[in-house]
Amino acid sequence: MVPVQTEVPAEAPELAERFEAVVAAEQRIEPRDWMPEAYRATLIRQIAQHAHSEIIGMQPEGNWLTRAPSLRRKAILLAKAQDEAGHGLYLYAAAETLGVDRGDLTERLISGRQKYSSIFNYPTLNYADVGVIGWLVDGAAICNQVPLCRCSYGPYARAMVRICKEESFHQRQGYELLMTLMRGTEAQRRMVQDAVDRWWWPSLMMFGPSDGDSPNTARSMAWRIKRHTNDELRQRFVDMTVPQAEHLGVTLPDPELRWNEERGGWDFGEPDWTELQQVIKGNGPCNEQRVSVRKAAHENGAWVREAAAEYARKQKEREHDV
Ligand code: FAQ
Repeated sequence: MVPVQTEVPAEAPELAERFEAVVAAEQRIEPRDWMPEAYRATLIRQIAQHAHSEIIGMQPEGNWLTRAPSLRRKAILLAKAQDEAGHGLYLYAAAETLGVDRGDLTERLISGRQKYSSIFNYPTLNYADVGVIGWLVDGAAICNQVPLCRCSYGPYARAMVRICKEESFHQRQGYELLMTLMRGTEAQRRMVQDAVDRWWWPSLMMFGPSDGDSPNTARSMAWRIKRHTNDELRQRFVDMTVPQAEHLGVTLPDPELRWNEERGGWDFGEPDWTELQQVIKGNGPCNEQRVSVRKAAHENGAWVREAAAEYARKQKEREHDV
């Protein structure tokens, strides 16, 4: 484990200067480099929250694995859920390079001390939700995460490259599923519209509070952890998604949505920030269920962790004997 730096070393001025210079030159800070404690803490917070989101994010769709409408859809959904598990693991590994332990991070998640994305606290009511999660939720994730490939912290930036490639497949599969449903019956088209109506606003909330209410953005931008503000990315997502909605033939549930010629972007309504705060606080429709499922999975997996630790101990003992 990398020891957490608790005090500024005597040679700090040079090290701090080097840190600033590396960040300013768009190079990467690596695990053994000196970094300000607050930079380390910010990264641990964001990467852990991101990892937890990937792992908890398997639940809403996992719910549909046994009820997929065809073998093809089931294979696609299985591959997607497995990708999310992989993303969680790369991200926990990236967090560990900062001196934390993944077991501790999991404890902090299941005891409610660390957050995960608000979006995964909404229920998936039918198979159109699987398509809409791919289209909107993975679409929002891509918008937010592509800039993170240029994050100043090397292990996080590198993890994001592969994650973004896989998220693009997820987005495409969702859109293709929805296109298929839209070519189907009237009832199937209604299912898609209903799912879009329920997921649109929560997807916009994934980008976080508006810039004026985002305590972390300014510092994260200065350190080049975040490359755009929450509102900039939300706008980018709306601009990207409106033409896709038109092509699909669905209506986005926002009466204020209109093209702004002057700005060259779409104006849109205000998300319900009270709802976002409630969901983040643990009062969303599925928070309790999500955390209790994660807790049960962690407890049921204790024997695997014990067996792996015992196996590693024996291997070490054998190496010692040779
Ligand atoms: N939900 O000052 P800011 C995915 C918290 S992965 C919950 O703006 P920041 C893949 C925030 O933590 C989705 N909490 O914070 C997938 C902070 O609390 P704290 C996850 C939220 O960090 C797809 C407080 O509010 N993606 O979808 C949310 O600068 C399909 C103040 O906010 C990432 O994690 C929220 N929506 O900006 C999987 C991407 N928004 O810790 C399965 C990386 C804010 O100070 C199926 N993360 N909070 O107590 C980020 O880019 C940033 O952390 C933001 C928040 C933009 C999420």
